[in-house]
Amino acid sequence: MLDNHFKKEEFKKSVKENVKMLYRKTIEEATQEQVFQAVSLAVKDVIIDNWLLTQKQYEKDDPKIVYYLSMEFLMGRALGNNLINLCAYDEVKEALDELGFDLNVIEDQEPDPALGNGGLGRLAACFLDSLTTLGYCAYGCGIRYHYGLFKQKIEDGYQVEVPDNWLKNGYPFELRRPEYAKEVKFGGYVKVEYDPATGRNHFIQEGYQSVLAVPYDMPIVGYNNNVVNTLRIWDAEAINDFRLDLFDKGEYHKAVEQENLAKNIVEVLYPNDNHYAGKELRLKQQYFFISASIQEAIEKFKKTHSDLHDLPKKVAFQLNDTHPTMTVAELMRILVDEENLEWEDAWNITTQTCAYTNHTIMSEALEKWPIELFSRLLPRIYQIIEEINRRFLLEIQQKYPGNQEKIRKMAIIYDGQVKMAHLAIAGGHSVNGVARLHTEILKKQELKDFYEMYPDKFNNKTNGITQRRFLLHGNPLLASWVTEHIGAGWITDLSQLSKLKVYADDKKAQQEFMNIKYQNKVRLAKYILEHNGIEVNPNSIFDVQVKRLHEYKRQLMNILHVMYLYNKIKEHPEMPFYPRTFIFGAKAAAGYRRAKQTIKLINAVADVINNDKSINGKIKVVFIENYRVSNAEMIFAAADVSEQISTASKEASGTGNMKFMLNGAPTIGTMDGANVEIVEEVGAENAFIFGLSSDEVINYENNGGYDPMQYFNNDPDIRNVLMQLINGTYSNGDFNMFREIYDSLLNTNSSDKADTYFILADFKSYAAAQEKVEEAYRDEERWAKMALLNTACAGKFTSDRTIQQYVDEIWHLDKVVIGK
Ligand code: 7GP
Repeated sequence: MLDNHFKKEEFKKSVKENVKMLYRKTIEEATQEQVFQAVSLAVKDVIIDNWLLTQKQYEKDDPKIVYYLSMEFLMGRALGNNLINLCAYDEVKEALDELGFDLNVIEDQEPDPALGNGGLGRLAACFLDSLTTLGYCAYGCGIRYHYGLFKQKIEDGYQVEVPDNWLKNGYPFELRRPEYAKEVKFGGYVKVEYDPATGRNHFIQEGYQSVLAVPYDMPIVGYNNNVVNTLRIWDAEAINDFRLDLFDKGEYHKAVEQENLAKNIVEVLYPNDNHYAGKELRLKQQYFFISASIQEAIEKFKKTHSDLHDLPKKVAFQLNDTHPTMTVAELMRILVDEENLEWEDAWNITTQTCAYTNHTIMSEALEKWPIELFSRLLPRIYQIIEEINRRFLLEIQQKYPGNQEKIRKMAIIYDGQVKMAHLAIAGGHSVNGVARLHTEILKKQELKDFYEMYPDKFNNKTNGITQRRFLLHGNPLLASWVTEHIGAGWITDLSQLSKLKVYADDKKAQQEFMNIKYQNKVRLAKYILEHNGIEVNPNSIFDVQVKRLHEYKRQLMNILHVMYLYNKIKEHPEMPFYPRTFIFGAKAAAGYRRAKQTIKLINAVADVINNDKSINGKIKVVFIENYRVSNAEMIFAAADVSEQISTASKEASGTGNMKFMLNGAPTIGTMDGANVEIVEEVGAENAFIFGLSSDEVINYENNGGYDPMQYFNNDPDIRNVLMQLINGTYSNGDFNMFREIYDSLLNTNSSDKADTYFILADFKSYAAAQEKVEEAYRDEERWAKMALLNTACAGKFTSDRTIQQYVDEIWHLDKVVIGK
């Protein structure tokens, strides 16, 4: 085991051996990438022993298993994280030093597996880390996309998407497991056969195409506990080997079609965040990984259990949003069609096993599949959903006799569509939101009818993040400082951070804390110079907004405010102004026009301001290309100010907000998502809160009455900034470049709603909050105290806490200790 007695010489030997075996080279001849592969294999070797031990322990203890079903796992790089969790990071660094390599550079060789878009996918990755560190038996189940989220290039200020071929050189941490392959069937029709012996109908799918789902396992290493869980991602292969008979029968065409289906199905991750596109291939992806995962779970259960009625005692399926909702119908299909259980029995088992997490109230993210598409692709699954719907409607009618309105609003199938959220709620025993405010909005607004019918199903699980990646790995200087002051207990018990509170007024501690921040800013400044060619001043305020680009997240408000500040400085060159570096990082969905225009605007503003010598570098604007997990770790560590400025009610939780807080950056933000709880923990005096409340926003949305034109007419500062969108200031005289953005705020020539996200309503209170930021930053002691207190009060936001709540209130898992 590497953790207790790391054997440096043995490790060095194994790295050299691997280089020789893999590349027929000596270590001196190997490239950095080759050394990365060799080091990873040496690390994997250690992990595999613990992986085997963990499996043995599970076989012995037979603990309840949670399957975390998710279309997305935004894992980020594994090497550094695995070393951290094996407690071998420093030793391996030393070993590599002696071999003449720099671990940081070696880590940088790893592709950043981006099998996810944003918050939802990264949350899944944090959850696996916490589940394993806490010693619970868990599988992540997902898809092995051949191309993850695109790489972002910025050309002439515009986003260009480049394919992310993360498997190009082979990924050292995965393991192909062909012995667990599963067949997944699409299309065809359902034949009904009456069985006189049992008096039951049997439903047989015929004329279908199938794909072979082949799992690849990735180890999830727990922190310092020898537990290794599994992320199982499914690849698709043609099943032709199995079905040579088709060729014999001359069904050449069908065989080729199956080959194509396999090729297409796992090709690429859909790059949408908080948005549903309704594509047929996406529905195929959903059924593909769910069918394979559920088949596998049942098979595994049956190896050691004879009665499927015990399934809920041993298995929990957690649905990460509605994308895996097919689970409900697939489990019913297996229980009823293959295991011959009665419908009622199967339904009880299913609803006690499944649970659903909602991640957004954005209506454009709601999955609704046309029944034509659904029933053609999944004929038997569709029949099952029809039956679930029929029975569900009876239940509604019983509870609300004669109430057609309830049926219309709650039916699973209605208006020619299958509504996945309704199926997920009806088919499980738990529905949770991801922050307190979000859960309350679900109960009072979006899912009101369901809450009235099933109040006991609803519960909140405020999100969290793993401190192992986002402090211990991402910010080694601060991590060591924290350990020096309060011991290392925080690594597995983040609530211990509160012990730092006694240092809040300690001058020496404040200085050390801010000095670490400064060094991290220097590290980021170097990255920015290398990647953007922009020189930024590490003594300026690093004001950071990094997250997916979405209108509701209001990057637009941020950049409009930068334009406003620039105008002020130009008008009053003598006014006091503390230098600021505004840092953005964001990918826009490839088809999201407005989001892409906002990226162009940010870069256009950056161009003008960064090159204006007359302002003496008071403002710099930086757009960091290709924001992703690996550079995120460095960015959080270097931030002074955390921008969390979504329109209140729209950001379900946010998790970036927690990563900034943990790294000592106060929040400027709205009372939205988990910001509410962050302020509760750190105190309103240590954050900068502004803007409409969620109640006010919802009230406008329900009752109208919002008129952005008033702000345009009455506020010359706002008018000035908006006019600059259409007078060529930031577009070399091109009046049309940002016209759409201008129109979206005012809508002078269409009947669409204007300023959907209340940017003009919040603009001035945002600007006022930003002035308060500057004022606070000028007072060095005050700022140091605030920053330090943000770290000290971040304990609640560990995903360890979140996972323990899922375990206690939804999953009821058993803790496992290795080697017991
Ligand atoms: C996100 C939410 O927007 C974010 O507020 C939250 O922190 C995160 O999930 C984790 O819970 N939602 C998505 O990424 C998403 O695509 C629609 O949701 C399915």
